[in-house]
Amino acid sequence: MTRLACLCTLLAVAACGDNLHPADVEVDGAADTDGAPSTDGAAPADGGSTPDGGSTPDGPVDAPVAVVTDHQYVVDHLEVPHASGDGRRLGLDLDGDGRIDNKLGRLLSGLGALSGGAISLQGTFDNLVDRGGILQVVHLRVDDAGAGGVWWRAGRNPMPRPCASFGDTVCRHHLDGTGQFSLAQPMTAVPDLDASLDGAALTTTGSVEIPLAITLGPVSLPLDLSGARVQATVAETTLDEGVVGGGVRQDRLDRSFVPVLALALVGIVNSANCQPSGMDCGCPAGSPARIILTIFDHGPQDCAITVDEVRQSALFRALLAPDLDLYRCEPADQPLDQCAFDPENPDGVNDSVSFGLGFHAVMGRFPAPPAP
Ligand SMILES: [Ca+2]
Ligand SMILES: [Ca+2]
Repeated sequence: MTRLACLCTLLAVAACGDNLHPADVEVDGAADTDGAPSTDGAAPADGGSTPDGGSTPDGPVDAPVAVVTDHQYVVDHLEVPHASGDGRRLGLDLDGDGRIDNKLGRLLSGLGALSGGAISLQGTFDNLVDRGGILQVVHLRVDDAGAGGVWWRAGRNPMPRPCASFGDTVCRHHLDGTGQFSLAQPMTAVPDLDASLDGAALTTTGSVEIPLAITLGPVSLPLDLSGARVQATVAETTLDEGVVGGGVRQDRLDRSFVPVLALALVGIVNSANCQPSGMDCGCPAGSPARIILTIFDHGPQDCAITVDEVRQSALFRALLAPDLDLYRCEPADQPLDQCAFDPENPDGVNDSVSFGLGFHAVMGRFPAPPAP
């Protein structure tokens, strides 16, 4: 039933492309904070009176000095959408239309459910985070009014080392709350994202490119998130219930992610007890292999699928059609890697596929941005 429902969802999304599919309409979308019409003038929007009774007269005479605090974290867990509903739960509204954007997440959730968990990137992500293959650090700076910024960087040179020895199967030593790191790119004076802290709830506006690559065997997948945003709950020493979302540029997706996904589908068929011919290729009824063959085995129909067959299929192309417009290409046929990243002034042609995932972070130390 769940597999069938999942298949229906996949087919429905494909049939509708990325426009106006009911499943995309978020009923309970967590209030999205972007679309702020007024570019922030640093002054707190409405209730900006200082909470500690510091009556703010009109002159600059004894205007209260904002107390700024810095918090540093390292991501110790990334949650990849893999089950039904994860696409929504782990997504953000990236284009400000009030609907969650997580097309790749929805696809991964659908494939996870469809394959009974056989297709999941979670283990890969866990492995990489545990061993420092994915190393992301987050600097949060907020004043006592809750306004500030977020810097998100790739970390380097973790100390202590992630694994104590070759025989260490757990690793994660750099994620014990005392880890120290250097940065792949230095901190700038201006934060990557404007941040707003309401109680413990952190939201951001603006957008940044978050470098993220995962390695699957010999293949490295660039999953850099363009136009990324972040939300999380800020606790004493952790960032909880974090969600980071952005767009994966189409050319990056096509080059690396698509073949790997296709390979995973082929692997499911190859490892199933199907036959080279006959009714339903002899696959057990309702098995992932049978469902996958039904969808993809068409050219030629021979009870087997190839990576190219999957890649070329209309369904796969529709499922991964870009839904975000983040780059401006001039002229229009300019290769994407030469186009300008300009989400505020794009060219009207979608170029990236939305992707959101969950994260959790613990304390870490690394070079801070310049003092304000
Ligand atoms: Ca949206
Ligand atoms: Ca574009």
